[in-house]
Amino acid sequence: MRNSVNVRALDPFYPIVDSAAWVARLVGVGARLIQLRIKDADGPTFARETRVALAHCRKAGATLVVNDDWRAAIDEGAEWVHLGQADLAAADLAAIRRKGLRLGVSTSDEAELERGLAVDPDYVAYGPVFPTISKDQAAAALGLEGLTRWKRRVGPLPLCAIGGIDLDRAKRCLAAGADIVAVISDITLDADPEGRARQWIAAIRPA
Ligand code: TZP
Ligand code: MG
Repeated sequence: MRNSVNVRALDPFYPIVDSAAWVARLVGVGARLIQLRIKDADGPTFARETRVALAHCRKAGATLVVNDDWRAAIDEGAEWVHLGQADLAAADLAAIRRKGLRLGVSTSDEAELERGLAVDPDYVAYGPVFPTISKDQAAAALGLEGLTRWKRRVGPLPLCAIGGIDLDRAKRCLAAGADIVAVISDITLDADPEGRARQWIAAIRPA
């Protein structure tokens, strides 16, 4: 039996970015949990970005979650990987576990939730909660109510809300049952991303 992740060990502010440079900027203002989500890089670029992002996170004491490419995550010595449903079906979960990696999974409906729970994840993501501009072929917005249902189902397992979430919506997601809130555009498209990240941290990180 693996040790489970304490909900309080994961920072509620969970920015998702697509380069090591972004990781450096956000750990620089205090992000402690950050996902590297690179969609169209070749293998060497993905590996290099992952390596540099990991170095930034280690220096800052932050946790990096590598999206999609669990092989690169293992090869570069990451501690966390995030997989969508298609990646999950194709992944060598035994290899991921053998290396001691923590695993987050995406879910957008109840069948996906059950498939996700079956792999004994370390957190479950639910979304898109609201319409999103940041994901190709995203499922329709699911709404806040599902977060409460998901939380009832996952119990102490950390629940991550994702999709179309700004700071005001983040607070509503946390009130509805989410433990952590993932965000792309509300941070990266802000005129002052560092300032916006500081606002998120001040508003949702427990004292
Ligand atoms: N998965 C579900 S919604 C989404 C992902 C990766 C995109 C989230 O980005 P944004 O800009 O915070 O809506
Ligand atoms: Mg994926």
